[in-house]
Amino acid sequence: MRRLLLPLLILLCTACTPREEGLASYEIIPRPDSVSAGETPSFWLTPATPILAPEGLEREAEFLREYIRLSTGIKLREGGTGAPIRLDRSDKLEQEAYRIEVTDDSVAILGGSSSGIFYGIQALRKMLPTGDFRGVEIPSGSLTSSPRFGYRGMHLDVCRHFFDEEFVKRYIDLLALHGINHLHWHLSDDQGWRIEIEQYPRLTEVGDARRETVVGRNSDQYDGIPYGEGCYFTQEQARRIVAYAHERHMEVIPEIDLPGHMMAALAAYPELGCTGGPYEVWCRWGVSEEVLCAGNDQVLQFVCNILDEIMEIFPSEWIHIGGDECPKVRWEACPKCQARIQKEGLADRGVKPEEALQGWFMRQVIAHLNSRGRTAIGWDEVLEGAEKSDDLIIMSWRGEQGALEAARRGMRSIMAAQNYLYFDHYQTRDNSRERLALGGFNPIDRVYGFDPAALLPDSLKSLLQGVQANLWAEYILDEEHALHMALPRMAALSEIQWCRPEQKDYDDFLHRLQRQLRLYEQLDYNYAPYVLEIEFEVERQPKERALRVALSTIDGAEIRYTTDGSTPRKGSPHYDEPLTIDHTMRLQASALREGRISEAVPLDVEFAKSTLCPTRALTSPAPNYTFEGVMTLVDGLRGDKNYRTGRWLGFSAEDCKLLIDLEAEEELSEAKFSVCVNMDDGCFNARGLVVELSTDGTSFHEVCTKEYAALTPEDDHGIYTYHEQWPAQQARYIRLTIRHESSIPAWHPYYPGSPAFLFVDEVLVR
Ligand code: TNX
Repeated sequence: MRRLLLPLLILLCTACTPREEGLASYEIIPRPDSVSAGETPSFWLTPATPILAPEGLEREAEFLREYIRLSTGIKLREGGTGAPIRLDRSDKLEQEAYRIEVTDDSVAILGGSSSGIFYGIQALRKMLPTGDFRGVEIPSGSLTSSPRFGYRGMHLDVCRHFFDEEFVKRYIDLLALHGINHLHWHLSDDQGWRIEIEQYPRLTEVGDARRETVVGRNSDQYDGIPYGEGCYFTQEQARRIVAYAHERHMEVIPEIDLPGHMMAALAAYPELGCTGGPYEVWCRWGVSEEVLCAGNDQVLQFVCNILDEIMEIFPSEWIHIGGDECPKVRWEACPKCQARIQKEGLADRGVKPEEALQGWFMRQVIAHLNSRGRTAIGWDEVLEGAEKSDDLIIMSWRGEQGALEAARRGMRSIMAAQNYLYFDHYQTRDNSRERLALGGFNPIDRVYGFDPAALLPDSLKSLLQGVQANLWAEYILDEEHALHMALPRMAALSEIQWCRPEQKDYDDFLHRLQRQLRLYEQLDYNYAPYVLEIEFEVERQPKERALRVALSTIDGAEIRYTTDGSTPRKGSPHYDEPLTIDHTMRLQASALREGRISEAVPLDVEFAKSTLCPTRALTSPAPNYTFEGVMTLVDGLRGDKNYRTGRWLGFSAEDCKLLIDLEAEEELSEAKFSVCVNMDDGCFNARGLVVELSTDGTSFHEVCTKEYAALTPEDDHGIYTYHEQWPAQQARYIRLTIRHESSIPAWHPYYPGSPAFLFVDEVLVR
C-alpha cells in the first residue's frame, strides 16, 4: 500500500521542488557491534514519516526531527501518517546500548534507557545522507551498538583562551554526535578565572583578565593586548550549559585546578599565596611557581567555599580538582607550610615532605567533596602524595602509567594520555603548514590505534572508567581553530571509546569517516583537512639504492604530482603507479576532487653517496625513539620540525655513532647531518662531530673533528644542520660520531646539568 502511495507523493513533491532521493548507509562512526542486512524492501523517510515516542521521550523525538531536517532538509509534518520511526526502551539492552531495526514499514530505535535511545538517534542521524532530499531510502537491516567505556569524555579549556556560551553549546552538540557523555570543563587556570563565584567576586573582577599574552611558545615578547576582561560564565550561564548538556545525555564535569595553576585567583586574593604577592594573572604559558599556600587554613576555607558553589551549579557526581603541575618551591620556604608539615606529621611519609603536604591538602578537599556525596577526579600527580581511596579517580595524562599505578592501588582511573589524546598537539608531520600548536604529534591514526586499556592486566581493566581527549587552549585562539584541532580526531576518539580493540579497523574507519566529514560540512563544523590529503607510503629499496613511493587518498581521489618543484595543477602528471626515486627531488602531490585541487603535500628526498647504504648503529637510540631503526638516518628523507614523527632517532644521554658501508670505494669530502632541537623538552644540539674513514673496515683514520658551542637561551628551537668538509679521500667505510650535550647548561629551567636527548636525522656523506 505504502509502496503505491510513495510514487504519488514524490510526484506531488517534484511538482514544486526538483530535489532528489537520498540513500542511507549503515557505515557510521563509532562502528556498531553488529550490522545485518534485512529481507524486506527499504524504508522510505519522507515528510509524512511520523516519529512515535512513548511518554518521557518527547525531547528525544524532537532531537530526531531536528537532526533529520539538518542532514537531509526533510521537514517531518505534524501528524504524518506514513510508516513511522518508533522510539522505545528495551530491557534486553544495556543502559547506553541501542539497536536500530529497519523494515519497509518501520524504523525502530531501541535503547536500554533514554540515553541508549539518544545514541540510537545519533546513529540514525549519521546513517542519513547529507543534502537536500525529498525522500531518503533506508535499506532494511539492523544494527546494534554498546559502548566499551562508561566514561566517554572530551575536555575544553576556556581559560587560556575563552570560548563563549554559544560555542560551548555547539561543542556539546558535537560531543553528542560522537556518543560522548562527559564534558570536562576546565574553568580556572593561571591565565584566567572563568566562573562566577558569588562569595569571591574578585575572581572574575580581577582574575578574568590578563594584561597581555606572551607571543608564541613563551618567547620574551608580549603582544601588549589585554585579554579576557568580562570573559567568564555567570552561574546562570553555567546552569544553562549544564541543562543543555543534560538534555543531550551528557554530564558536565567542572574543574577547579588546585593547588597549582592558581595565578588568576592569587591575583584576586593575594593573601592566599605563601608570599602574599603581589601577583598578576599570568601572561605566560607553562608552570608557575606561585601556588596556593597549603599551610593557611583560610586557603582551605576558600577552596571549600568555591567548591560548594561549584557543586550547587554542577550536579555531576564527579568533580575535578586538578592537582597537576604544582611546584613546591614556595612551600619549601613558607613558615606556614612547614608548620603544617610538622603538625600533620608529613615529614617522614617516605616522600618529600612537600609532596606529602600536597597529598594532605588534596585529601582535605576530597573529604569535603565526599561529605557532600561527590567524588573527586585528580590529574595523575595526585597519586604522588595520595593514599588508596575510593573517592578519588585518577586522570592519567602524563602517559598511561598513572592509570596503571592507580589500578595497582585498586583505584579507578580515566585515560587521557597526552601522547595519544592531547588534541592541542600537531596532526601532520610537516607542521609548517599548521597553525602554531603546543608541539607533539598526535595524528588521527595515532589516536585511532590507541588502546587505553592495553597496559592494564585483565584483572584490573575494569578499574579503567573510560577515555577522554583534551583540548588545551594556549595556542587555540578562536573557534574555527578549536574545531580544526578537535575534528576529525574526535571521530577516532569516539571509536576508541565505543569499540573493543577487535572491532577496530583503521582502513574501514577512514572509509566511514568520509561520510562523517560530509556531515561536519553540512553542520558547518570546521575540521582539519589533512585526512583528505595525499598519503605517502615509502618503501626503502636498499639494493637498488632507491625509494618506492606509493601515493593514496582515503577516498581514492585522482592524484596529480610534480617532481620539478612546481605546485601540482590540474594538468600535472596523473599518478597511477608507485614511483621509484633515486635522486634528490621535491615530490609534490595533490588530490583532484570535483575539479578542485587540494593543497599540495611535499615529500623532500635528498640523496648522497651514503643514502640507503648498509648502516650499523654503534650506539643505540632510546627504545621509544628508535621507530624503524637506523636506516631512518640514511633513507633520503629529512626529519621534519617535530622530533616525534618517526623521521628522527632519539639518543638519550648518548652520542650517535654510526658505521656506513658504501660497498665500494668512493671519493669522499663532506658530511652533513641535522639535529632537532627542542630545549623545553631537553632535546639539545650536537656538541661535536668526528668522521673516520677506512678502506677495509678495520683501520680507520680521522678526517674531521669538530666541536660545536653549547646553546644559549637566545638560540632557536628547530632543525640545526651541520655541514663539514675535508680534503677528498678514497674510502669505503665511514665511522661517524655525533656528540650529544652531556650536561644541559645551567640556565635551563628544568634540566640543568642533566644529559640531553640528541635527535638526529639524515646523515649524508658525499
Ligand atoms: C599540561 S594536562 C597541563 C596543562 C597544559 C597542557 C598542554 C595538565 C594536567 N596540565 O596545563 O595546558 O599540558 O598540553
